[in-house]
Amino acid sequence: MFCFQCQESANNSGCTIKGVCGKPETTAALQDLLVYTLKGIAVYVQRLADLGQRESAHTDFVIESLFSTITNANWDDAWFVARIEDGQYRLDQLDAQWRAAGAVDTGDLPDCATWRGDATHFARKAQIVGILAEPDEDIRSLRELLITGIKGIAAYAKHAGALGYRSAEVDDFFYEGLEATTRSIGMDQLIALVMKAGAVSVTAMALLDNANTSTFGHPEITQVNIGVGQRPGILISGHDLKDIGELLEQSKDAGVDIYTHGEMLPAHYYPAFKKYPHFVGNYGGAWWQQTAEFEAFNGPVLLTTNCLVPLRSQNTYLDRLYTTGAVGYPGAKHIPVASRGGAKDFSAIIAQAKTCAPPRELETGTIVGGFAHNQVLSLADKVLDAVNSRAIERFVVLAGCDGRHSGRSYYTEVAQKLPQSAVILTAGCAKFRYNKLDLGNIGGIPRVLDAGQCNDSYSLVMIALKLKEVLGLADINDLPISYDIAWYEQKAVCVLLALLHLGVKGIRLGPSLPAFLSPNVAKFLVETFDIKTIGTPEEDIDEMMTGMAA
Ligand code: SF4
Ligand code: SF3
Repeated sequence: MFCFQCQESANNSGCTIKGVCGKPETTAALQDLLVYTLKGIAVYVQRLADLGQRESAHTDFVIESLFSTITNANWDDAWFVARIEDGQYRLDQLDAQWRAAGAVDTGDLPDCATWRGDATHFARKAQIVGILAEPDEDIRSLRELLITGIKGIAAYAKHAGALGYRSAEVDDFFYEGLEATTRSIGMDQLIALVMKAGAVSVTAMALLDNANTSTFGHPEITQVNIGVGQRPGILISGHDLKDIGELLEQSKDAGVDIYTHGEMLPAHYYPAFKKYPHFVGNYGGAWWQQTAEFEAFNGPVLLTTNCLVPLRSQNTYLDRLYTTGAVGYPGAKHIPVASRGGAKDFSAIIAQAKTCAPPRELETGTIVGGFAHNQVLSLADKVLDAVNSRAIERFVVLAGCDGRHSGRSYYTEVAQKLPQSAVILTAGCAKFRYNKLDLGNIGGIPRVLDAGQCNDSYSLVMIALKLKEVLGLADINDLPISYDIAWYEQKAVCVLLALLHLGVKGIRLGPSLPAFLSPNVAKFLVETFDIKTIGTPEEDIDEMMTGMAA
């Protein structure tokens, strides 16, 4: 196997025997072959487009398949086998459709479009179609940067699509980007596509923001309880707000409580969910702490998206682990989509919860969040006064992913050591490194403003653009904002590309640069966008506070 798509990649080079994340070689191979199959689908869709036919019947399949290959999303080999088989069926359909549409040169199709095989051939085929099939390290790097960004876009498009929000620009880019990786195109063209991925990432995040806020209202400042109640509970994690909405509604009279974990914490900020008295709080910290926390929770746990990590033992909570959407785990119960657009059926989870003990208390108290763009802009006058009086000297965007890497204590230290005149803007699970610290406030404005999930980094961009407007600045880089972004999985790459597209320069990216950046591609990003690695908290704070890095 060879996989280098996340920040945990072995020796920051690539996992070759087994993923540091726990991904077995069999699963890695099936994921490679699934992506290869999706590239074949993209080839046909692009060729149909050349003949004037816009084909979109496979887009949901492509999006969910890409999502399932994101780090810590799906561990179920049977899922990937079924997806590859389904993909081959779609390839046959597309081939017939393309020929009927008047295909001219039917002999020049790439192998990803023409290869067919049954499951007994998948492992061997995967060995020759993986990432290392491309010998040139710079081309390989740019292709994988593109695919990594596309996987992140797929995740956000999936959530928006679930709420009925689609964008032709986003949908079409999956095919454009995937197909481009099947051809011999040069660095310049690949760089242009990577930059386009940044533009599409902005569209996808704006689409999801609109979907979430139109459906569930604008996030509001909210105190979230981190203790536990006396009743049995259901713990829901991941990023899918539609799923939590349906779970809350179906469980409201069941005598059980609903708790969030990890990236589902920001669900508490949405008005639509505040009406449920049994939506009682958040349990635990970031995804990588889940094995101990899910064990302690005692009740059923539902994963709606990444991050799901392998269980320490089959005997712990496998019998109360549920997955849905693109998530899967062997032995866990999977809640399928409802037929004809209805709500998913969460009755099995609710029934099991009633038989369970209440959660074991991990901590007590509250945390505050809900500072998405609408809420922050309603405080604009207060924020501007603080900026003008220099009570706020700098905003530091400490957003992105959390993870197990020991170097991530850097982010806690930065949060603790930043001067009192700095406000932290955050989104994503990176916040769990410091969101339970008492960092105080500036004239009533908390020093940590949590906008929400990783996709809500879009809110931080909206806030930055508004500040630029009211401060009358010409360039986003003239703002008193520094970016110190933590990445782990592929959605963070989508967010990074979005920021680059918006012209943000001087972003710090840590705790390590992606292994899929070749020296030349890393050099390009450093020279073009002034991307930086992290140093010591003290040095970086000094640079950020003096504006040297902004
Ligand atoms: Fe390694 Fe990350 Fe790939 Fe897992 S997802 S195999 S840790 S690079
Ligand atoms: Fe976290 Fe997995 Fe990326 Fe949504 S839950 S930010 S790592």
